[in-house]
Amino acid sequence: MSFAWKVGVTVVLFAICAVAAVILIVSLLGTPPVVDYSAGASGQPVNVTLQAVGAIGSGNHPDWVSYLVETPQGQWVHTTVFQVPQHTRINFTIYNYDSGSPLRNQQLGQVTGTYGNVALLNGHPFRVINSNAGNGVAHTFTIPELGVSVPLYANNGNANLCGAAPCTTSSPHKIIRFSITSPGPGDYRWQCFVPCGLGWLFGNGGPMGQLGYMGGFMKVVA
Ligand SMILES: [Cu+2]
Repeated sequence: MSFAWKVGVTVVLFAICAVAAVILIVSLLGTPPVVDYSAGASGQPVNVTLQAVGAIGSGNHPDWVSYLVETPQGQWVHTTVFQVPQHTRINFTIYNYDSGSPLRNQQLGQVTGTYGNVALLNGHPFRVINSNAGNGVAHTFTIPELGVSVPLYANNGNANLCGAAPCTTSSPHKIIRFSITSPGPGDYRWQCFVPCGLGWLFGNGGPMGQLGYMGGFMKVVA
């Protein structure tokens, strides 16, 4: 084998290794961790707790809006993927720390697909939020495949809002609660339908298009 061949083969092998390493790193970074609420499930209702923040405050995109998920042990994880048992009552609690705006589509102000088609805002039942009044809507929690959608009433944008996650209840917040019944096993995509990707085309890029920020999966297991 000539010297030129050796160099050529070495360069090609190195390039292949470099590409493989980049693919591995990107795939690892691009897969948010799973918070598991299904371990030890015994048919009893399962409590899922999320928070929505105006800025995640760390990582590659510190100024992006994001959801976080709280583990059953009470630790906040920057992810939007969680796992629940099948055919079980799932009680959601979402802490919203973000400000909002009027909705472009008022349909998204409605609560759908929950027990009684109702949700609680700081303990008070509601079926719809008029986003043209008050603080508007910050985000929605929507599982299109299940017809579930709940708007998150916003905080006053002039308040001293939490600037980095995980936020605590010492910052202004709204508490939204609702329940659904989990379906059979599968991965159910959920996302926010408020175009909250500030600075992106029509608000639909950035955090709206990346797992771990404004969309994720509810994994349902047997
Ligand atoms: Cu959003």
